[in-house]
Amino acid sequence: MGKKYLITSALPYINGELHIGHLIGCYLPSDVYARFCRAMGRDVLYVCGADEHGTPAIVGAAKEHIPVKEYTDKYYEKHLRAVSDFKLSFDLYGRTHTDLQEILVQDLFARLEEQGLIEERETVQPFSVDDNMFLADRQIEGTCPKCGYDKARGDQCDNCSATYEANELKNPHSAISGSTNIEMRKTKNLFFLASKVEGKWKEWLKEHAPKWSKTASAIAMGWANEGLHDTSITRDLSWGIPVNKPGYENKVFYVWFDAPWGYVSISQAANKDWESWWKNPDCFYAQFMGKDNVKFHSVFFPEQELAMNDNWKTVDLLKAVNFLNFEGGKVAKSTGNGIFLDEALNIAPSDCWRYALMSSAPETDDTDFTMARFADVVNKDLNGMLGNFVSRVCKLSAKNFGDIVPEGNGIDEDLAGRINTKITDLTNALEKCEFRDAVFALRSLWAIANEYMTVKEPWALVKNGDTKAAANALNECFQMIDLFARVSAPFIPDAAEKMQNVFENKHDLSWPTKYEHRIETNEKFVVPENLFSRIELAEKEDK
Ligand code: B3M
Ligand code: ZN
Repeated sequence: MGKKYLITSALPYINGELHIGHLIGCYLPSDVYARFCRAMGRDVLYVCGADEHGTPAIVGAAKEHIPVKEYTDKYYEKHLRAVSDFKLSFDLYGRTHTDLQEILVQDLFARLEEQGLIEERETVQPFSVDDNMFLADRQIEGTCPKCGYDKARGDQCDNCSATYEANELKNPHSAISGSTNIEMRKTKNLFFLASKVEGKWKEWLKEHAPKWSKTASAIAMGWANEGLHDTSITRDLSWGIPVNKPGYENKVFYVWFDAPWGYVSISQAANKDWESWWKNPDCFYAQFMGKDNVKFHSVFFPEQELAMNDNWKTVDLLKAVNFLNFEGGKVAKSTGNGIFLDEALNIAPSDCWRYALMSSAPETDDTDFTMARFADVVNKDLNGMLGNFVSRVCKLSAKNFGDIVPEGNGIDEDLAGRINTKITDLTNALEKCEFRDAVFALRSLWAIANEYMTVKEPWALVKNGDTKAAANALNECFQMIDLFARVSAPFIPDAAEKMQNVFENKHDLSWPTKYEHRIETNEKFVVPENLFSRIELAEKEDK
């Protein structure tokens, strides 16, 4: 087995409906990268799962009038459905409300306490008189103390990404009842003394952040100037990981204290050798997420990992993407704007979403996704370039030479040279997780094949009686179909499988270092069903 690669993508909160923003924000980039790494022969452990804790689940369950556990079970099923529908190749799609997670997080807490990094402090927390409870994080809403956004949550602002303590929020009201009858009451919470590991963390960040994606390292370096603040890691809630300390029976750990460790507990559930990734300095660790999660992965999680002093593997490549808007607005079930994953497959098969979303991945800026662009990409690239090429080659060959690959006379060196340049571009882009560049290189390969067909005109050669030249050209085209199965697989696994199944001998989909002829003359093939179909959008009524 090759070098160890640990790949994680942010654990989406269990609440609410999954939409295409989740696909591009956390699931797809990591899946493309994991598939690429496996094809390279690397020893990959790739995990994700549902983040079940925190107030989102509590608020969601209250809205549906069901117990939190029933609520999380219901939504976890929806997550699993999306994972299988969109061919996400996690070793395990786990969840965080598990015994493994509880044991792990309580052990880690004990470890921090042992090192003198935990302190009890009395704080003043918002208490909702009408709900008769303390309000934590998303149970409270108000105006952001930093930017003035009026729908800010208790722990983080969706507008400016600032994080703060709930008592700093202005004009607070309860997200559960809407009540503004909020009092500030005293309570005790445990703090992680992050300030004590500031030096270690800064050293670490200076070495690591420059190697991350631009968006991620810019955000992370911004925090380096701020220094590390001691953070409260417990909450007055009944749902979460119980705090293993006398006097804290009615409290749980703060969701961001346990969530990143979900990567570890899900790894434990996925693979008994989990330590050979998580405690291995030679392992390469890549993390994927939306930009709003960068702070927690560049500050909060590594500062804890470093504080433990137990050789926890920290992130080597942090890939963050910006936000994906839809038709000019924010994706939200409440306004009906967006494509939700339970209905996306009624519009087009999963490969189409995978490719179109990756081709407009919001790597440099927030990006607007439109149905018009979606249809255009599917029709031009997938159907027009790749699908038509495969279908034309197979049909023309079957008609003139039967169901065996016609005879060729060796590799076309000029063609191979051009293809190899693009394979190199594609490989380099995938190594760096520059996905738009990768899609561009992939599409260029398909373009080269189409151009080859246009120039060689095998149908004309047949017509003019130049059977040998026609056979040779078609043979070359079959070799390219084999290549396309390999290099397209990380993006469009279903189409790749169909291309692989064109040939009677199932050739492996290992990652190619260069263009080669693997298909034997006279090897049997079948004409596949169309790889893609065109997407016709209904005309807009207001035209
Ligand atoms: N659940 C935030 C989110 O879904 C959070 C990510 C956890 S990653 C460890 O945006
Ligand atoms: Zn703000």
